[in-house]
Amino acid sequence: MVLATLHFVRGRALLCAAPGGSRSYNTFGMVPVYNMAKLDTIIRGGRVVTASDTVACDVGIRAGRIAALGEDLGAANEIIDARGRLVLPGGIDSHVHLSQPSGPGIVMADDFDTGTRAAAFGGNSLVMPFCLQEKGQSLRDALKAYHAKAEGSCHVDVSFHLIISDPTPQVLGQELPALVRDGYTSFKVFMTYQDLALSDIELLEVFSTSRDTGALVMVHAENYDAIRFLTDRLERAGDTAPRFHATSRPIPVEREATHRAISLAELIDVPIMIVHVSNGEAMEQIRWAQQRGMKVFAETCPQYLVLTEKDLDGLNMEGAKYVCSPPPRDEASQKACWLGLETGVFQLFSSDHCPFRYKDTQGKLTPKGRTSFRWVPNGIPGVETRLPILFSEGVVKGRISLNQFVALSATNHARMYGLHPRKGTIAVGADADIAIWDAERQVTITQEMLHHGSDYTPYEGLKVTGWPTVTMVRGKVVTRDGALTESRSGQHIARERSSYAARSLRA
Ligand code: DUC
Ligand code: ZN
Ligand code: ZN
Repeated sequence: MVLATLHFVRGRALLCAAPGGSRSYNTFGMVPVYNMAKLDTIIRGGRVVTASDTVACDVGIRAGRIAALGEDLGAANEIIDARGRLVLPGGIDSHVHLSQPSGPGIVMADDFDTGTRAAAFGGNSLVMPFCLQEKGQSLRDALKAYHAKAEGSCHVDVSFHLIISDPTPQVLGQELPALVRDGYTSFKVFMTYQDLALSDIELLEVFSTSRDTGALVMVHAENYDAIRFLTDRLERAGDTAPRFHATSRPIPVEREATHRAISLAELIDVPIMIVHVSNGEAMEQIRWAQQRGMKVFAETCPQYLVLTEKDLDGLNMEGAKYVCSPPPRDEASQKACWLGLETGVFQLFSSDHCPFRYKDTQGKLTPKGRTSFRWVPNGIPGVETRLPILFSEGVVKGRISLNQFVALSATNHARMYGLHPRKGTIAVGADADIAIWDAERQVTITQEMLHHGSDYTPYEGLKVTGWPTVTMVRGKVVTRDGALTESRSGQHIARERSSYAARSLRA
């Protein structure tokens, strides 16, 4: 009997047939597959979880890809014992900031080396940092400089988004379309921050380019003028401590901008991604749009699930450790964000890792930051703790299923940003990007155990259950039991256009 099956991955059909070879099964455990060549690695005895299935089977890896799923896969150069463990797609964190220019005198705490190292220890196989276009800069120049920083430094794979701060006709008409064709298929725009905020007409121009090119626009939705107004008023009243950062950008500031971004996207008829949603009122705008049939996608982050505005109350400058935008809110907002994850309003759970050192005059304790929260660098570290927090608070506490965990932490990111089916799942033909998890391990998060470049974690003391023990990138074990085992073999991955963001056929 000839047993063979075709797998279509990356548009190529993979014929896996080899009478007399080991027997295995495709992703769904249904079709037997035979294969002759020796495998490089077998992950044996684990429970394999994808966004849709949970199957007890072994994973065979050859030449950096998953070659077989099944039992009795035969011999391999290396056997990884995964008995009692979960075998998951390596996490994809589609929202991280590494080596990003952060204003005069401010230096981000992670470069590609430390940031991707922390990502690997946190169970991630790929992260997506932002290449920032500074005002007046060409996107090509910004990318060239950013690639130079990443080259030879990455422990996991990376794939860049662009930040558009200067949407000139040249940038939108010439540069962006060419870059989308080159695999930079997503870009972020800001509705706040000096030197970054785009006006409504500029947003419309960017959205229009996104519609023309099929790229996905990510939107930071906060109302810049409202924040400036509130900040000026707070400063005049002498309310300059870090906790007033949250007062200066309350929920209506985010809700209004979210609604405006959705309305502008509706005018252009283009899908958008609202990033780092922090509360139920902004989420309601998104759900409203989704229920009207719009392709409005959304992301939330750990800080909106386990931190609150009260964390900014620390003595002296301690609150600066929690300054990020949008700010953490209250318990009702946390509940709303959980509901968004549970019910599919949010497709993505990302870290928004944006690390600064605390005890550092180039970080949170910049001299100007002591004069007002206005100058405290915005952002907190989180790439290493994102997955354990979602696993523990989500799966272990029964809020989401294991399959939802995989979707929210890996598969949806790959689909949303044009990396699927190469990345984000466990399937024959996909890259062997895998994280093995000890679902029972109890860990108290502390700064000492982490590998990022920051000197603190906002999650200090948080107890979690479940931790990744092995992270693999394209078949290479990068971290194992708390040790780095492979050095800097991460690559930049060019992407297809998002399948989620395909243009509607309307009009
Ligand atoms: N927006 C982000 O996406 N990250 C950090 C700071 C910010 O405002
Ligand atoms: Zn942002
Ligand atoms: Zn961010």
